[in-house]
Amino acid sequence: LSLENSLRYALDRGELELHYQPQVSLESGRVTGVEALLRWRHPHRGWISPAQFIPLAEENGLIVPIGEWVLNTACAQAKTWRTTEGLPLTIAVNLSARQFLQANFIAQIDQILGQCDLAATALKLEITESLLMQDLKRAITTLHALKERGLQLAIDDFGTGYSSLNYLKRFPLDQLKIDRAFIRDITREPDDAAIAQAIIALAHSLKLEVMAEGVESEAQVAFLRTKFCHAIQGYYVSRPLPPEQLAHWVRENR
Ligand code: G
Ligand code: G
Ligand code: MN
Ligand code: NA
Repeated sequence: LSLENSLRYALDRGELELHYQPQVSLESGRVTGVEALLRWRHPHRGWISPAQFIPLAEENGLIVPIGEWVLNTACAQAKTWRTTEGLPLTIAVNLSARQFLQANFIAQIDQILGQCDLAATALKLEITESLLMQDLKRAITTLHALKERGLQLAIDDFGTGYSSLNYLKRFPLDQLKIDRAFIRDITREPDDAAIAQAIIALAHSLKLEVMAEGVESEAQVAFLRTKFCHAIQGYYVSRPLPPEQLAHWVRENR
């Protein structure tokens, strides 16, 4: 079976899972939320990274049912954590272009939030610059509809995509996530440090929250603190964890 064909059955067979990576406020030191990250446990090939199968799913349209499953699963999990388990976490979900640009995307969000009985403010959507630039008019309309409902909106992988700073101010955003490519050598490469610093300054002046991704060391945290970066995510805090382990981790680290 080709990867494409097995992906068609992966959803039905329950081979897809979400793992969750903590996001921590640098100011309070507290876990404020988690990012849901898709994992495919293939029966023969083992773990397959979303970097391998998301582009495939984008191409053949499977991203639509997969994306809907991700939103449903993440929102249901967040509801359980917030009510039954008393963990007030925000849930961040990655969106692909095809999903976001669907005609019924807003209706889907309303339906999922309603069905899960989850407050819209508890859901954060991570969208890339390139996605937004694909259909600017539609993106602006959709983002405003989401913002009206109270959802949080983040730009993922900021600095790597094709974007226009001119449009940044027209999007009703809450957060910029600095791509981990800039964070990796932040303490060694003056250029990367300059870029990260510039993104943080841009976020401050646009009154957006700024989160660094891929943070792996104390030295990187120290640098980000001096620039007043608001929040971090990365192996330094924790790897992405399955849901039971995540809840345990949050209880131990809050
Ligand atoms: O978790 P990992 O580093 O392997 O993720 C690789 C890429 O897959 C990242 O760019 C991430 O944003 C993307 N990704 C992870 N989960 C999802 C998902 O549920 N939907 C979409 N569209 N992309 C995802
Ligand atoms: O594109 P996006 O930001 O959604 O990608 C998130 C991906 O980055 C996840 O697949 C996750 O596994 C990976 N990731 C998370 N933290 C780190 C880290 O500290 N270092 C590295 N190299 N990858 C990370
Ligand atoms: Mn992301
Ligand atoms: Na990223």
